[in-house]
Amino acid sequence: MLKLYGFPVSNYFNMIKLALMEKEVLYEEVTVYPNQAEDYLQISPMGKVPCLLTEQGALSETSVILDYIEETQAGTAFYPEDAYARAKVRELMRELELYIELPARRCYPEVFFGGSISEQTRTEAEEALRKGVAALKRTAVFAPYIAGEEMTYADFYFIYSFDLASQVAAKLFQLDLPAMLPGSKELMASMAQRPAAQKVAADLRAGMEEFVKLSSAK
Ligand SMILES: N[C@@H](CCC(=O)N[C@@H](CS)C(=O)NCC(=O)O)C(=O)O
Repeated sequence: MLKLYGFPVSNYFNMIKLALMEKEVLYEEVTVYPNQAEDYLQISPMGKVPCLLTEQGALSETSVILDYIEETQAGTAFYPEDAYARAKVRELMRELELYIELPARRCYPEVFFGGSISEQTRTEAEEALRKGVAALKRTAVFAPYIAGEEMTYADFYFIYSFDLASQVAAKLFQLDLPAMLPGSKELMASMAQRPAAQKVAADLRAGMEEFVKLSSAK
């Protein structure tokens, strides 16, 4: 059986978890936090989560894991058949990761962990997020899903990246990212209604206390 390593507050972990649940794949969850222990580095070379253990060995990097799941597991397809449409889904996933998730992530220490970031980081992150949302506005379709009429892996990236980035932008830059991306609020709300997403959200709430304890112990 597939084993998914990570913890329920991790947004990347939750992208994979939602995909597995939506496909109704049987899998086991192993709670692990990012770490540099030699045995964990053997399966996740950067010590990050998520990591997926398969019968043949381990895989890391969320988009790679999602591709593997799509190619090996039954259930609803979350990539289109058509090569161009599939590439557009991957383009959205990449945009969400590089231009929304990563700039917002630079601000997590100040927004979520009680730390502070430098003025330079703040300036760079705001500029990057503004550009990222403008790019997404050109690529995203919202009809009603981010890539069109069918739910795809880009929607899983969207719900777990855009929400946190919106919190960062609201708190640090007084920017309303959902208002800057028409269609995004509706998609976020409808994705959040899905039973699998509700289970992910409930596990996140349940895992928050331990995560906060561990983060403040550092
Ligand atoms: N590029 C990685 C990013 C994963 C990632 O950054 N995960 C976070 C937890 S949400 C992590 O492990 N952070 C610890 C670190 O960056 O060392 C992926 O796509 O899976």
